[in-house]
Amino acid sequence: QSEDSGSIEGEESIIVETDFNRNNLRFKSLLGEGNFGQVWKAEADNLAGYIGTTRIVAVKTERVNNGQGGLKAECEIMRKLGSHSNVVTLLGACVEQEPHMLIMEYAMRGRLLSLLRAARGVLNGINSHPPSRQPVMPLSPRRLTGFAHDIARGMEYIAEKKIVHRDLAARNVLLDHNGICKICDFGMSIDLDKIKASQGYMKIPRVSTCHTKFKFDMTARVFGGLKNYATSKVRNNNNCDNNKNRPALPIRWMAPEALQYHIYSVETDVFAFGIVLWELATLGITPYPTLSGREVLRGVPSGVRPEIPSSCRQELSETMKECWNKEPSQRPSFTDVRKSLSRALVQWQ
Ligand code: ACK
Repeated sequence: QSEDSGSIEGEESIIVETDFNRNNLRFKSLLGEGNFGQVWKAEADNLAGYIGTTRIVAVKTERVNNGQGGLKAECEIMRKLGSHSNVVTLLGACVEQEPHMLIMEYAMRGRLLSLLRAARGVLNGINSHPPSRQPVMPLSPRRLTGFAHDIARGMEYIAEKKIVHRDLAARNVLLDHNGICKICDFGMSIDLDKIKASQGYMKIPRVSTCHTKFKFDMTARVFGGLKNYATSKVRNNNNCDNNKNRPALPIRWMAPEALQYHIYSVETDVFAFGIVLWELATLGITPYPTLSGREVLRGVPSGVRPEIPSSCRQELSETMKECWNKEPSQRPSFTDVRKSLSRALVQWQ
């Protein structure tokens, strides 16, 4: 394990201080930025009750007046999630005073999407994305299935905690120093327990990547009797790209009921997981590459799905199809998916 890894392996519970002393942070390099703000690699002293220690961390800073739900809501979701080896752990936060910051576990190898594209040699052009921080490495089918298993395991945990991620995609999965996948970016996530506690209504954070055309209605409603669903209205259904060439709403990862009726649930995350499997199988192609956002928006509710490459292994293609069932209740659970991927990995040995 490298000294620089920022690993939290072995820790069971994390004390998250929400008023962490920002003088204990030393910003080292900018990892990336978006509409939400920036992500920095930094050193943090005396974090999570460990007096006298310094740790490499990732710090997410909020752009003031970015018109979005804010890091405070994301902080609450991440605090609820606590620590799991397939989820990026929140180690501390500065959310009592502005500007807000989230101090997270540092995942040394960066985004899964960049790694996939680097393996394909696509670092420029229409599918371009900032290059991976790691040298290009060949990705065997077993390795890709291992990534899928890690993500399913993380999502199983997130679903158990009654959190709906709402922006699951390869761009929101990071890799640590051991090549383990960790789910990140909870800027769009909702806590189903809070929906119940507030008798059916809650604020939904705006899309973390929202640019201009998409605006979320800030209220969500639980459908009569169905406790594990939340709805949120999209006022403008264009596929709008922001200046980073990323869709403002993750239309290409969205389930038919989310596109049509703005219903979000663990099952809409399962649908998105099926799209992540497709991203793995295609080494990071943007889903529905020949369709415009508007065509995806209309097509998916009438049955259009990504074309599965013929080279795709059967266990992955079968799982994708199951995750893309039009009927949410017919989709597998994350536990089902994790178990079937785990069986596939065992057979490989
Ligand atoms: O591919 P990357 O280097 O990995 O570029 C993006 C960038 O910040 C903007 O999101 C990186 N990033 C985000 N969160 C973390 C984290 N917890 N650890 C390491 N890098 C991160 C991401």
